[in-house]
Amino acid sequence: MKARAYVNFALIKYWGKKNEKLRLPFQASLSFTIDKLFTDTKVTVNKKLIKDKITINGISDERLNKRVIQHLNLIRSKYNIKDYVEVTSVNNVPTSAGLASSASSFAALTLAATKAFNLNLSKEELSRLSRYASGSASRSIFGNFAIWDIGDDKTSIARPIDINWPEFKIIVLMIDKSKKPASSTDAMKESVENKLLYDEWVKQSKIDLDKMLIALNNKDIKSVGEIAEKNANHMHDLIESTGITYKTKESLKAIDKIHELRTKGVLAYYTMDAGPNIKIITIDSEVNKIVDYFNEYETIVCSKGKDAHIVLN
Ligand code: 2P0
Repeated sequence: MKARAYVNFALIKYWGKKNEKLRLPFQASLSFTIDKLFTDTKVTVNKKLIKDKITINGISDERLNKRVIQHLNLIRSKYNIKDYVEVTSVNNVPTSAGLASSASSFAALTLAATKAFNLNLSKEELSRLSRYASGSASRSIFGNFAIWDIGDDKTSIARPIDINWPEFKIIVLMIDKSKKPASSTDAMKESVENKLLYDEWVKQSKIDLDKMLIALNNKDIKSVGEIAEKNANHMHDLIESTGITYKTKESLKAIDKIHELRTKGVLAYYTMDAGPNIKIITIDSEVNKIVDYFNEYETIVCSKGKDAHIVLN
């Protein structure tokens, strides 16, 4: 069974867990699932196997396999399944580009594995299972805009938001292919320990989310961009208070260029995750102007992606 799940970028970030094991977040997050970057994962039950056989992007790497096996074990124990499987997973972006995402990978793995085990789960259950593997994966079950709610094990899942805005675009700026200095899981943990700043982050992100929903409903790109930018900057300030930084000189240079573009009247805003690449938030009418302005960079112009789904062949 082969499944495809798309990468999502958060406009309101998830940063910090109140329960590490269940991956329950302290605050709700809101994301846009894109069409250009995705993971295809094939899972086949093989009764002859005495352990899982895993290949990710053509290689079998102990460290990466471990997380996959852990997730397969969780699914097996939850649904009382004994079979081992062959897993072949391919990201359509080079892992070294820092854009290969645990979100699309674990959403695709969850869908492909549960189908291979003949489980026909609802999207809610798929989102919950994906969350156990990687928080942001809960959101990649859904295309377009989604919210991952706070709550308990049962209620903290992603849900789609009914916003039809085909002009909305995210342009990925590939500015740096270096490996990230710290895993987001570790950096999150350190951020939560910084209690004073962390409490402020939780409080502010709730305000940002409420404002973001209004701006999205109004298809108001200026407000969407400003709120997302402020939210990302708040998260990065929090991260930097722990001594970790994901911003490189190149990231800062690109951010300066986005500010320059805005002074020329172009509707371009940025967000950044746990890596140096920049994602530009914009709408159709501005895309060519932005891509031209950043002609020394590789750019990927993204529209809304679909829900995670089974692909034939
Ligand atoms: C997000 N990030 O909302 C935030 C913003 C990165 C920056 O979710 O520890 O791989 O596996 O739950 O989901 C990346 O963290 O972390 C992430 P775990 P995950 O997209």
